Amino acid sequence: MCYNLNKGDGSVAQLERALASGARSRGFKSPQTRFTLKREGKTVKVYIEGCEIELIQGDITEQETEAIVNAANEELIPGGGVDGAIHRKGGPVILEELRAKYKRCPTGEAVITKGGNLKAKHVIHTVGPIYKDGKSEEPELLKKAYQNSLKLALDYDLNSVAFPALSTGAYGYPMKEAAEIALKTVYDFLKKHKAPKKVVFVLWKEEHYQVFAETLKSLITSLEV
Ligand code: AR6
Repeated sequence: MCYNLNKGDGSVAQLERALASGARSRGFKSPQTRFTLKREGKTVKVYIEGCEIELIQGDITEQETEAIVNAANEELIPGGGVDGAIHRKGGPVILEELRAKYKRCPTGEAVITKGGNLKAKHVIHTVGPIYKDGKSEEPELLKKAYQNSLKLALDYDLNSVAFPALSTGAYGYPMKEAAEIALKTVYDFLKKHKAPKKVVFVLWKEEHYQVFAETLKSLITSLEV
């Protein structure tokens, strides 16, 4: 059964109502790809070329993916937000490895360490841009941060990676614009490389999750024929 997501009020609530009312999964065909969109509990999942993008609301430090991505700074000095939470829960071995292997990490680049006491075996540390006006290369740099994190995951043969909404906290990137870049970049990467098999976005607050879910829906709708 195929539903047209262009109908109705277009909200996430409408999408989720439709999904909850028996349509547990649906398929779309487009010239470029075929994918399904599923909702299970509070999770939204999209399947692309045998890979999965999943949106959840929660704490990234609790994720059991093979890697979690840290929203770090160029100096790789533990800060607040995701960074602080990862270092606190992962323990001092993460900082020791950072100090031993890397001097710094320029914005848009990524480095990798072990996960210490985290459930994830690895932490990919990337640096998103500090938002100024949206015209100072922030979109390109945010895209690079996601791409370079995913490339590292491929280099290390990691099948599952969890991202926070990079740059949307202390670095001030507007959530909607950040979500568009994050989802499109991951979508394009999975389509091209067919790996990693699972990418999870872990959104800290309900409103962040809603913005990501709406943006994902728009992305899917724009690809629907
Ligand atoms: N799990 C998932 N998401 C979270 C969590 C968590 N445990 N905690 C916060 N968020 P931020 P940035 C959300 O500030 O903007 C640090 O000091 C948060 O609500 O962690 O890239 C670094 O050292 C927001 O939506 O990262 C850098 O100096 C998103 O994660 C600087 O902050 C990112 O917020 C990096 O700033």
